[in-house]
Amino acid sequence: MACWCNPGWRSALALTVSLSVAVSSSAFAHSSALTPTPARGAVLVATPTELKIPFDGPMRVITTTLTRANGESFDVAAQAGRSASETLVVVPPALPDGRYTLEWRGLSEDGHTMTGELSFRVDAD
Ligand SMILES: [Cu+2]
Repeated sequence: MACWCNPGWRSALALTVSLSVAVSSSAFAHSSALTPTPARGAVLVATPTELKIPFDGPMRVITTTLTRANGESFDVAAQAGRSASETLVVVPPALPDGRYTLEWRGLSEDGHTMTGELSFRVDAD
Protein backbone atom coordinates (compact mmCIF):
# COMPACT_ATOMS: atom_id res chain seq x y z
CA MET A 1 0.00 0.00 0.00
CA ALA A 2 1.57 3.27 -1.03
CA CYS A 3 0.52 6.77 -0.20
CA TRP A 4 2.61 9.61 -1.54
CA CYS A 5 1.76 12.06 1.21
CA ASN A 6 4.21 10.50 3.66
CA PRO A 7 7.76 11.70 2.88
CA GLY A 8 9.35 8.83 4.74
CA TRP A 9 7.27 6.36 2.87
CA ARG A 10 8.01 8.09 -0.43
CA SER A 11 11.74 7.78 0.05
CA ALA A 12 11.45 4.18 1.09
CA LEU A 13 9.13 3.22 -1.72
CA ALA A 14 11.85 2.39 -4.22
CA LEU A 15 13.24 -0.18 -1.85
CA THR A 16 9.94 -1.70 -0.94
CA VAL A 17 7.90 -1.79 -4.13
CA SER A 18 8.32 -5.51 -4.38
CA LEU A 19 7.25 -5.91 -0.79
CA SER A 20 3.97 -4.06 -1.10
CA VAL A 21 2.04 -7.10 0.01
CA ALA A 22 4.09 -7.39 3.16
CA VAL A 23 3.59 -3.77 4.19
CA SER A 24 0.00 -3.44 3.09
CA SER A 25 -1.24 -3.73 6.63
CA SER A 26 1.01 -0.96 7.94
CA ALA A 27 -0.71 1.91 9.67
CA PHE A 28 -0.78 4.66 7.05
CA ALA A 29 -3.69 6.93 7.73
CA HIS A 30 -5.39 6.81 4.36
CA SER A 31 -7.84 4.66 2.51
CA SER A 32 -6.19 1.30 2.32
CA ALA A 33 -6.96 -2.18 1.14
CA LEU A 34 -8.57 -4.63 3.51
CA THR A 35 -8.56 -8.42 3.27
CA PRO A 36 -9.09 -9.39 -0.37
CA THR A 37 -11.01 -12.28 -1.94
CA PRO A 38 -9.41 -14.61 -2.75
CA ALA A 39 -6.93 -14.35 0.07
CA ARG A 40 -3.39 -13.37 -0.79
CA GLY A 41 -1.44 -16.38 -1.96
CA ALA A 42 -4.52 -18.54 -2.30
CA VAL A 43 -4.32 -21.65 -4.47
CA LEU A 44 -7.56 -21.99 -6.43
CA VAL A 45 -8.84 -25.05 -8.27
CA ALA A 46 -10.63 -22.90 -10.85
CA THR A 47 -10.70 -19.37 -12.19
CA PRO A 48 -12.22 -17.21 -9.48
CA THR A 49 -15.55 -15.70 -10.47
CA GLU A 50 -14.34 -12.36 -9.21
CA LEU A 51 -11.48 -10.68 -7.41
CA LYS A 52 -12.60 -8.34 -4.65
CA ILE A 53 -10.47 -5.83 -2.81
CA PRO A 54 -12.36 -3.88 -0.18
CA PHE A 55 -11.04 -0.53 1.05
CA ASP A 56 -11.53 1.23 4.34
CA GLY A 57 -12.63 4.36 2.50
CA PRO A 58 -13.65 5.52 -0.98
CA MET A 59 -11.11 4.70 -3.68
CA ARG A 60 -11.32 5.71 -7.32
CA VAL A 61 -9.46 2.89 -9.03
CA ILE A 62 -7.80 4.11 -12.22
CA THR A 63 -5.97 1.07 -13.52
CA THR A 64 -6.05 -2.65 -12.93
CA THR A 65 -3.57 -5.07 -14.45
CA LEU A 66 -3.74 -8.84 -14.24
CA THR A 67 -0.56 -10.64 -15.24
CA ARG A 68 0.50 -14.26 -15.24
CA ALA A 69 3.92 -15.16 -13.89
CA ASN A 70 5.12 -15.89 -17.44
CA GLY A 71 4.45 -12.27 -18.37
CA GLU A 72 1.15 -12.83 -20.13
CA SER A 73 -1.32 -10.09 -19.33
CA PHE A 74 -5.10 -10.23 -19.26
CA ASP A 75 -7.34 -7.32 -20.10
CA VAL A 76 -9.31 -6.44 -17.01
CA ALA A 77 -9.01 -2.66 -17.28
CA ALA A 78 -12.64 -2.28 -18.25
CA GLN A 79 -13.60 -3.64 -14.86
CA ALA A 80 -12.05 -0.71 -13.00
CA GLY A 81 -14.71 1.55 -11.61
CA ARG A 82 -14.68 5.15 -12.76
CA SER A 83 -16.25 6.48 -9.62
CA ALA A 84 -15.07 6.13 -6.07
CA SER A 85 -16.03 2.89 -4.45
CA GLU A 86 -15.23 1.00 -1.31
CA THR A 87 -14.74 -2.25 -3.18
CA LEU A 88 -12.77 -3.03 -6.31
CA VAL A 89 -14.35 -5.92 -8.19
CA VAL A 90 -12.53 -7.49 -11.12
CA VAL A 91 -14.11 -10.28 -13.16
CA PRO A 92 -11.27 -12.22 -14.76
CA PRO A 93 -11.50 -14.18 -18.00
CA ALA A 94 -10.90 -17.94 -17.89
CA LEU A 95 -7.40 -18.35 -16.52
CA PRO A 96 -5.05 -21.21 -17.34
CA ASP A 97 -3.05 -22.68 -14.51
CA GLY A 98 -0.41 -20.34 -13.21
CA ARG A 99 0.47 -17.69 -10.71
CA TYR A 100 -1.25 -14.34 -11.12
CA THR A 101 -0.86 -10.86 -9.79
CA LEU A 102 -3.57 -8.24 -9.89
CA GLU A 103 -2.06 -4.79 -9.58
CA TRP A 104 -4.24 -1.75 -9.04
CA ARG A 105 -3.70 1.98 -8.81
CA GLY A 106 -6.22 4.46 -7.56
CA LEU A 107 -6.89 7.76 -5.89
CA SER A 108 -7.68 7.78 -2.23
CA GLU A 109 -10.38 10.09 -0.95
CA ASP A 110 -7.65 12.56 0.06
CA GLY A 111 -6.44 12.67 -3.54
CA HIS A 112 -3.31 10.65 -3.00
CA THR A 113 -2.25 7.89 -5.34
CA MET A 114 -2.52 4.44 -3.84
CA THR A 115 -1.30 1.16 -5.25
CA GLY A 116 -1.60 -2.44 -4.25
CA GLU A 117 -1.53 -5.95 -5.54
CA LEU A 118 -3.09 -9.33 -4.99
CA SER A 119 -1.30 -12.51 -5.93
CA PHE A 120 -2.90 -15.94 -6.21
CA ARG A 121 -2.45 -19.20 -8.05
CA VAL A 122 -4.80 -21.16 -10.24
CA ASP A 123 -4.11 -24.90 -10.23
CA ALA A 124 -6.99 -26.84 -11.73
CA ASP A 125 -5.09 -30.06 -12.28
CU1 LIG B 1 -2.89 10.40 1.65
